[in-house]
Amino acid sequence: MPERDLAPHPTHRLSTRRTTVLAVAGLALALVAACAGPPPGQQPVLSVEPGDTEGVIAARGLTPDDVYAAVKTYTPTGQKDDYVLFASGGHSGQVLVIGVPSMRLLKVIAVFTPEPWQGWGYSDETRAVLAGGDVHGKSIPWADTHHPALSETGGEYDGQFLFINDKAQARVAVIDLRDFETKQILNNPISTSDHGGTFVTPDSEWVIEGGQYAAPLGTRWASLDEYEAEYRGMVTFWKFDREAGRIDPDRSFALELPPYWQDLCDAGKLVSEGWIFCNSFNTEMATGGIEDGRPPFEAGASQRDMDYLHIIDLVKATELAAAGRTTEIEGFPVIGLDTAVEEGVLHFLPEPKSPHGVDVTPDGGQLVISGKLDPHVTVFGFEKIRTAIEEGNFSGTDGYGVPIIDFDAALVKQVEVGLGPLHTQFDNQGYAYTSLFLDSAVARWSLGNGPTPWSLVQKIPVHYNVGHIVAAEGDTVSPDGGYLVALNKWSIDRFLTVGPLHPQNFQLLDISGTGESMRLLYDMPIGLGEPHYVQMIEAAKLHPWEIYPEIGWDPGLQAKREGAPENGDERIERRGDTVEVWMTTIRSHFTPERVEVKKGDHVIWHITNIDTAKDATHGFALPGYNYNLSLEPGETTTLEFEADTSGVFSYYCSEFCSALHLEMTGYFLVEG
Ligand code: CUK
Ligand code: CUA
Repeated sequence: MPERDLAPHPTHRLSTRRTTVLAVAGLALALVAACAGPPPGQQPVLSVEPGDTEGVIAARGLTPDDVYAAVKTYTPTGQKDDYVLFASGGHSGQVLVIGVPSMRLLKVIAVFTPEPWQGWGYSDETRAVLAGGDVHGKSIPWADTHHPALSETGGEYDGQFLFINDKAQARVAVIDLRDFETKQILNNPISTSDHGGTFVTPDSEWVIEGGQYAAPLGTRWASLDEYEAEYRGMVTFWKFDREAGRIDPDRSFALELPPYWQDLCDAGKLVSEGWIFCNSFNTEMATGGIEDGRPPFEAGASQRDMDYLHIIDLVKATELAAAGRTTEIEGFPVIGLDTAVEEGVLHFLPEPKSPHGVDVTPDGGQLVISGKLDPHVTVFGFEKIRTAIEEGNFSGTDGYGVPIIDFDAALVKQVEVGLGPLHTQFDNQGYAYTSLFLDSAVARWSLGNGPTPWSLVQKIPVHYNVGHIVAAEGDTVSPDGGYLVALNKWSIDRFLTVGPLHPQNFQLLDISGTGESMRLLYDMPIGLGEPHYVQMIEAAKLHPWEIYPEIGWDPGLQAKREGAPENGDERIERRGDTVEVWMTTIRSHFTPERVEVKKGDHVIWHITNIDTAKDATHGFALPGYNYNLSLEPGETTTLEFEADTSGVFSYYCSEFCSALHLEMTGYFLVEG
């Protein structure tokens, strides 16, 4: 994220709605105080006759635009959304699932962070998934998630899986969209931070994780005085095994890069399939040290007018990795920078200025680069890049011997869009949309094959500090258009103040028309984390289960587990100091309802929810032993622990599953 603009933001359209909210609040206070009515000149909304639509519009001071936005987004009870956003939860380490156009929050998927309702981190199996993200043996129960990526088939979202990165610890996670649960967390063995991830190749064979802050690869100390020699950047290619629903670390590898700070990446598609593009900043290789009179990073890393877009031939890289042309760092295969240069895997292309976003157009033919300190977007042509590589049209090499493609040879166009361009999305009409951080606006501009080639069409203010934007199916080979969501940081004056830490603001825009017809439809406050990125998929592409397919289902295996307790299997067996429990849940009881052990016993406790109704999730809260399960219909799980605390513990169902839910309990007695 770039530096924040310190200039005060213009308060665009200090809304009548805000005034109305204040008026309503004022009215409420007045009513409480049993005083006289609303402020002078303002008609009290609550006094409007029920059913009097015109009266409500007048009382709330709604404009025709407001009414259009309301009817375009209002979703009556029972009606479902057309699109689904999968939003990074930012610092929450979670994923938010939001319907569009209603902007209703449908789910919060626990990923890197324990989450009690889903029992995430409160069962042995989910703890094991979280432990996949342990860093040097330390449990890290939070994350700074940035970029969710939906799995793709043929360049289209296929609705099967979702990946997301943790910038802070260089981790990636895999979520299965059959049950919206996290299945795998991996810690990058060679890097301590990431940013250019996750992004997928058009058939999701590779999940890409680009680095961010350079450091010696692996876990190794080196002095900052040896920055150029010892520090490195990286990009990791995680091999996704769709059948297994997991990344296969044994078939994954990384590419060593110069110690520039790699930023966002994108995968080529169609004509550019097999290529990966990552931009970078700090090609100055500033090492900070303001406290010693050196230039601070923000100045040191922004001196040059150009940094380097990294153009990576993934097909060649894969062949080198398969041929063993790698060295092992922390046991992980890494293609060395020398090998990459020698084999022509890596080329650079100058990109202006303080680059952030790189986005491949839907046809795969062009790359849109946004430099935070350049008011233009820069469009490169993929064929031009290839031709330049083939013809050796280079303007030189960098200090590590990487050939630098001639800027003009690759340039298609520069379009002036406004201040602080960050990220670009595409629609189905030939328009591109670029977020403008400093302008607090979204620019609609026309691609070369769009309605008004290479021209800025409209800038619409958003509130405020816009980072990423997302259009419907916006990263696919066939974007849908229609809706765009601006992900704004700190909503400032949009909502009631909830203290000095302000919510984020997702703003839904209508981009269904042409020309200057973009409109703002809806504001959705996000009261946790800073989401960074989101992807928007057509709802019809998602086919999640409503209950697990069979009784005794293990979500870790995504299969029925042999030996899971079913109806009639309930029992308790003791073998020496081991007590094994086979339990079922069905509304409204656990069977068995009494589990008695001795202090020091080893307890193995299997539980299956044998209910098959959609609204029959049961919780299993076991106080004193830090377990809290969410057992969806059909789900089975196993707890294994030492009964090290004596006492009487009431385990109970923590979901209000039936009229006799309070009776859904049992006693765990630990004698001793
Ligand atoms: S980043 Cu935060 S606004 Cu991590 Cu994609 Cu650009
Ligand atoms: Cu089961 Cu409450």
